[in-house]
Amino acid sequence: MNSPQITLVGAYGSPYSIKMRAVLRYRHIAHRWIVRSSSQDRGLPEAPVAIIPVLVFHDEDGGYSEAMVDSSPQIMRLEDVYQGRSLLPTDPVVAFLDHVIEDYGDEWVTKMMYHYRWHHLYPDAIAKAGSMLPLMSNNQMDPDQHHQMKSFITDRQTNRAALVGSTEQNRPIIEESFTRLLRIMEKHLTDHQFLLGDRPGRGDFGIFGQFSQLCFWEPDSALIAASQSPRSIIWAYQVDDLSSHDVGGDQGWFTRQNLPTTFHDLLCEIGQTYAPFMVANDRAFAYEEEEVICSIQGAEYRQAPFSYQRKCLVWLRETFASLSSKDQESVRQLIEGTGCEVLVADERD
Ligand SMILES: N[C@@H](CCC(=O)N[C@@H](CS)C(=O)NCC(=O)O)C(=O)O
Repeated sequence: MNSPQITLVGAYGSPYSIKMRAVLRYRHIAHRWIVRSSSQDRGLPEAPVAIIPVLVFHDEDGGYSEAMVDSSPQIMRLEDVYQGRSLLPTDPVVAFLDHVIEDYGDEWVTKMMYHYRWHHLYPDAIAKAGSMLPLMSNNQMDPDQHHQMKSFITDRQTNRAALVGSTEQNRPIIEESFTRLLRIMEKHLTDHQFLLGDRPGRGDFGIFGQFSQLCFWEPDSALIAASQSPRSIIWAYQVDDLSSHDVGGDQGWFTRQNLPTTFHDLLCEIGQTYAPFMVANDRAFAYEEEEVICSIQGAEYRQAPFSYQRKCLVWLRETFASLSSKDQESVRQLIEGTGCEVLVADERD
C-alpha cells in the first residue's frame, strides 16, 4: 500500500466516523484512522467545527493541507479526488435517490441512534455508552478520571436528547420508524445485497453508519434489530469492510427502469418521516419559528430547528435542480405518492 494521503479522525461510538471509515475501506483509499483525543491525535490541523469525523488531507511534503468535516461533503470530495469504486450510481436519477437515502440515514435514522443511546427509558444503554465512550480515547484511563468523564458525558448527552427530537412525545414516532425501516430492509436484503443493487451507494453508507451503533451498541435497539431484521445486521457487518467486494467498472447499479418494489417501500418510509420533518425544519427557519412542528404518520412531531439540516435540504434541492428536465421528470414519477415529493417542491407551503 502507498503511504496514506488521508487521515480520518473519529471514534468507535460515532456513527458518522464509522460510516467514513467504511467508505475509505470500500474505495481502497489508503488512510490512517486516529481516535479523537487519543495519544495519536497530535499535530493535526484544526477542523472548522469541533465535530467528528474529520478528514485530513496530506500534502506532498508529509504535512497536512486541509481538514474538513461533514460526511456527505467528505464523500463527494473523495469522489473528486479518487477514481474507481465510486459510490455514485451512473444513472443520475438513481444517484439523486441515493443522495436522498444517504441524507435520510444521516439526518433521520440518527434520531433513532441518539434515542436508543440516551433516552431515559433505556438506562442500560445510558450506562453502557457513558462507560465506554470515555475509554475510546484511552483504554488505560485512571478509574477516578473514568468515573468523572462518565458522569460528564452522560449528563451532557442526556440533556441534549430533546435537541435531536428524543422526547416523550416523539418516542413512538422514532421507535415505530425504526421497526418499519428494519422490516423494509429485511425484505429488500432478501433479494439484493445492497440498497442500490450489487454495489453499495451513499445510501448504504449513510444508513450503515447509524446501524453500526443501533445494531451492535445500544442494547435495546440491537435486540429489536435482531428480531426484526437479522439480514440488516449481517449487511452492516459487510458494509463495515467491503475492501474485498469486487465491482466491475460502472456495473452493478439498479437503473431507473428496474428499481425493485422494496426500494419503493423505502422511499415511502422516507416520505413519511424524513421528508415532512426536513421541510418543516426549513419552514421553521424561513418564518423564524421556535419549533419545528410536523405531522408524521398522523402524530405530531416537535423539536427545535436544526440549521445543518436546512443546509442538507438546500444541497438536495440543488442536486435536483442540476438534473436535466427529463431526469427531473423521471424522479418526480418515481417518487410520486411516496411523500418525498415535498423534497423537490419549489414552494414552501
Ligand atoms: N453532519 C456531520 C455530523 C457529525 C456529528 O454529529 N458528529 C458527532 C459525533 S457522531 C459530534 O462530533 N458531535 C459533537 C459533540 O459530541 O461534541 C456529519 O455528517 O459528519
